[in-house]
Amino acid sequence: PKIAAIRVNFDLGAGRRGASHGPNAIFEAGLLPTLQQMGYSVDHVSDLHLTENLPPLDAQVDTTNLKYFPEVLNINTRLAQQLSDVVTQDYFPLVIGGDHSIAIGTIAGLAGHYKQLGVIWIDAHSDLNSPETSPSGNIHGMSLAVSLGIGHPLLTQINGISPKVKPENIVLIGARSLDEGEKKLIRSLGIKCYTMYDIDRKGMALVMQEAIDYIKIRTDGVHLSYDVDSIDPTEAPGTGTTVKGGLQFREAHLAMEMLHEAGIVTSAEFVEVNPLLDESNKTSELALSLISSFFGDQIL
Ligand code: DIR
Ligand code: MN
Ligand code: MN
Ligand code: MN
Repeated sequence: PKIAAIRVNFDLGAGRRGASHGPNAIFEAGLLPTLQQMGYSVDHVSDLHLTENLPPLDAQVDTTNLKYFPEVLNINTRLAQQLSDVVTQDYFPLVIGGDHSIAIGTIAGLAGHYKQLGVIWIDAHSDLNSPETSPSGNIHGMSLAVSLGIGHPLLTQINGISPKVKPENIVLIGARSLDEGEKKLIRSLGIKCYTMYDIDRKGMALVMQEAIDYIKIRTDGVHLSYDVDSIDPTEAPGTGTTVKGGLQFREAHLAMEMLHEAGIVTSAEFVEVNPLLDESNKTSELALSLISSFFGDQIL
């Protein structure tokens, strides 16, 4: 199996700086040797940085409550193209962020390759805001909405196809901080959502089994979008928007181990590691160990 590792050194979709250094930190923790020791070839490694001297936006474009809109549009347009190219070349795309706004480009690049793209979104948040509902204007809180075709037309139109994903092909896992507009959207679109309450009630094993069974029967490809703020801040302090009451270390690993066993995931991204906020690389190392579990590393 061959993996394309795409490093997206970008943080302007988040409310604070630093997630742009996530790829470096996760690579420094040993990503490439770890994957190679597990038998994967990683012969495509690429870096996306923001283009200097962005072409000016048309003065008519309304960017109300969309912070760093031209930058987010630029990085995601280029990411979408790269993603689509590596899928065409039969790589398994592994995107390392970067803040979660880059899911816009990842999912845009995948969309043309699947009729029924599934998305497993593991996050403390749902990233289902629009410029109208967002309390922050930070686009990392809008990326899943954009993929559903909700948001600024220049973002929803990246790669032409919109929506990229249907509400019934999405599963949210780990949610515990949802804005009012996001709750309304989850309910009105009937998006499958396993909150921390559900994980407490059912246990992670049952939640993951249900999520896998649900998404497996209706999709022809599944993208894993993993926001490390899904994990409890005691284990993952190095991220921009920590929320108490998150996934425990083993719950996070079990999710990855079960996804590996299920064999349904066709692309993955790990985002929101912020080394500037980390405690002696704990969060980068956790991200690396989760990636290892996801690719099949086992305890025994
Ligand atoms: C919040 C925070 N819902 C917002 N979102 C975050 O700004 O839209 N997403 N942190 O990962
Ligand atoms: Mn850099
Ligand atoms: Mn997120
Ligand atoms: Mn989040």
